[in-house]
Amino acid sequence: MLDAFAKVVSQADARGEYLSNAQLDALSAMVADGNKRADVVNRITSNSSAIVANAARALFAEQPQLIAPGGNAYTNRRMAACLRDMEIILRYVTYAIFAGDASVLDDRCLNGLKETYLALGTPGASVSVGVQKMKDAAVAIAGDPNGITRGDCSALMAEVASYFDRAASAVA
Ligand code: PEB
Repeated sequence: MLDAFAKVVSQADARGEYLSNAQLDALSAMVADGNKRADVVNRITSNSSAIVANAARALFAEQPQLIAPGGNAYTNRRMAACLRDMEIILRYVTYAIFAGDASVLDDRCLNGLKETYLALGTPGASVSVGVQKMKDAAVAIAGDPNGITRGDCSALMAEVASYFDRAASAVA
């Protein structure tokens, strides 16, 4: 598991080079915007239950076969597993946002997940839709300019979206 700092150190070491000015500038910018990053993680974390529940509800409204008898989220056990999976994915996305690097999400959550769903007979494409719905809600909540010092958060929001996209495409 790497964060943005460990990632550039590891890349530089692989080439036997000092950190470049571009790398130092990028890391300095990340530090300068650190409070925004912490705020984003805090907002998503404190709204996680609503993000998961609303995304699942919207997914089941679009794909009612999932909750019909025989569906992949039918019976309380499967429904619980489904909500849990979405919660796990959201949790790892928040770690990636905090670290500024996707490796924790890749290594501990997404690696092999598609194969797991194939083996279980769980539709990965539906999980992917659920993740996209969590993305929309999380970006709306994290990017809400009300009640906070206003600033440019476009780069950070794009980064946040990219971790959700990464999870969605890993299981599709
Ligand atoms: C991944 N999900 C399930 C299982 C595992 C995961 C390993 C099998 C074991 C179990 O049932 O608990 N676990 C999960 C994960 C990590 C992990 C992400 C990462 C570290 O360790 N069903 C649907 C929806 C979707 C869904 C499309 C969006 O209809 C999910 C939610 N996952 C789902 C279901 C099961 C499951 C298991 C229903 C149970 C499958 C079954 O037993 O039939």
